[in-house]
Amino acid sequence: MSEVSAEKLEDVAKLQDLLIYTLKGIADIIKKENMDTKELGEVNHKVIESLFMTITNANFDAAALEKQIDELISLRDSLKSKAVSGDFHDAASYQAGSLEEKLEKAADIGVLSTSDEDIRSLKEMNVYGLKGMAAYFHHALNLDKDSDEITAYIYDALTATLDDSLTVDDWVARTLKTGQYGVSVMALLDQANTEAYGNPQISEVNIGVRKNPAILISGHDLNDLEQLLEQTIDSGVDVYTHSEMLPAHYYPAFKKYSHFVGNYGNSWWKQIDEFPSFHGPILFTTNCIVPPRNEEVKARIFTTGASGYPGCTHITADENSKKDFSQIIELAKTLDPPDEIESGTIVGGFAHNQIFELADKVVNAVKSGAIKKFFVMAGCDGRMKSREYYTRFASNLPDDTVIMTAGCAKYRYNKLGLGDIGGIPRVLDAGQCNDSYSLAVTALKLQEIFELDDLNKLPIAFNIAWYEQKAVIVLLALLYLGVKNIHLGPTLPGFLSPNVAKVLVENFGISGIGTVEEDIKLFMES
Ligand code: SF3
Repeated sequence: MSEVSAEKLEDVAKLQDLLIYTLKGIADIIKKENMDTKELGEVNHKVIESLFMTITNANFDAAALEKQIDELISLRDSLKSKAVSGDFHDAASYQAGSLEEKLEKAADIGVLSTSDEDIRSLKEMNVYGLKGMAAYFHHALNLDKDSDEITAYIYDALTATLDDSLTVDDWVARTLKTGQYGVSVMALLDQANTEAYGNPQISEVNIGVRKNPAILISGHDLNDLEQLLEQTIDSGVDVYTHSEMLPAHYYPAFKKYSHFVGNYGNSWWKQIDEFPSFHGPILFTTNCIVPPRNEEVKARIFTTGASGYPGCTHITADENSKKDFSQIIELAKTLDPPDEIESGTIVGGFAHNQIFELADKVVNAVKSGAIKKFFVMAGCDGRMKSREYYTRFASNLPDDTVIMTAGCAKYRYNKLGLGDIGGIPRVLDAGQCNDSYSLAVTALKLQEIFELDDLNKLPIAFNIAWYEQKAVIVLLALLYLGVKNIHLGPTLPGFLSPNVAKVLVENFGISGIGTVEEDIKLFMES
């Protein structure tokens, strides 16, 4: 396997920590100097991009992270040169030129990290949430949707992590506030995507292949996809989606491209088996990257945006945010078409607008008892065997239940052929993980239609799978919206200290998962 060595991976993790530390320093200067963040365009953009670069499986390139730290230190120092106060945190002052100095500094900040286990746990949960928030914000910014409020909150939350006077209660309150901005950022991205590409519609997506050479695009960034589709018109090269890019097929604007053929393969971790048989180039717009199986596959991988992999070509945007994908297209022309690994179609496109159009049908099905319960099964997929739980859970649900999904977790049950209830498919895919927002909007709409005073009185159960930081912001957003009794699996996040886990259980009814049979019984009875 063309793996990054364990030692290199450790360096990457340390550089990511140092990058976050540097961002905290920038936030410290901005806060103490009361700077107007609206005036800090470039700094804001780099801060958001940096948070995104530290998301799990997004960027394995130590050199790219080093360069980012250097740029951030220089932006930080230029901000500081305008400061009147001199009393800043070490994060706003440290210097580390060489790689060795950076790794040494990263080790230092690790040792100095918060000693109180519960505060550490809550801080970590909030920083994870900020990373997820930044990922979604970055996609919205790429479509020219900005928000001063979200930017200001990110700085505010970063400075909070440097404040040792905050108590556990302060951090619990802060966690809900992070969830509140999680809702804002997902709403902003929803607005950006739907204004640019229309509202997702019920769509059949081809999972087979054609005989042309092709490019596979993965990740979450729809603007990158649009640019690739435009540049491949009449090139003789087809474009397929992988993993989280599948929902792009639901948007009206992308249906006009006759060379946008379908979705190839499954969720992110299956890439290790699926990329060899695709044969063509692969473009990563975000996470999740798995170290490629061999040099042949690696030579076909390209990255852009916050993603990166050592030795793979990274495509950057010019000053007008345009990306030149010509080298990927030229490479595709020299390679074989993909081997077929599946055939047929799958159905998706059940974001809020489409569901609202079906509202009468859905409400009648609930009133008549044809639908007994909805199961929100959004989130992430992962390679662990324990995630087979979700396939078995979906297969064993009673026939009068409907799964509402978003994120790559769907691949555990979106090809099971679970049928429909009076024309309503039993698996309703809203889209990418950020489209969990759509699921929340749908739930709120149902609450309104059924005139309930509490969202939790709806016949909706939440059985969410988590993996990376975007699932954390989705979870915090749901908690902020008042959703209770969420089941989270396949295991509770490792960053939750026993006391923090207790707070989540007591205040929000959060729990883990048990066996499929027990859980279905529990959900159906509650
Ligand atoms: Fe999947 Fe990485 Fe989280 Fe966007 S692609 S949901 S894991």
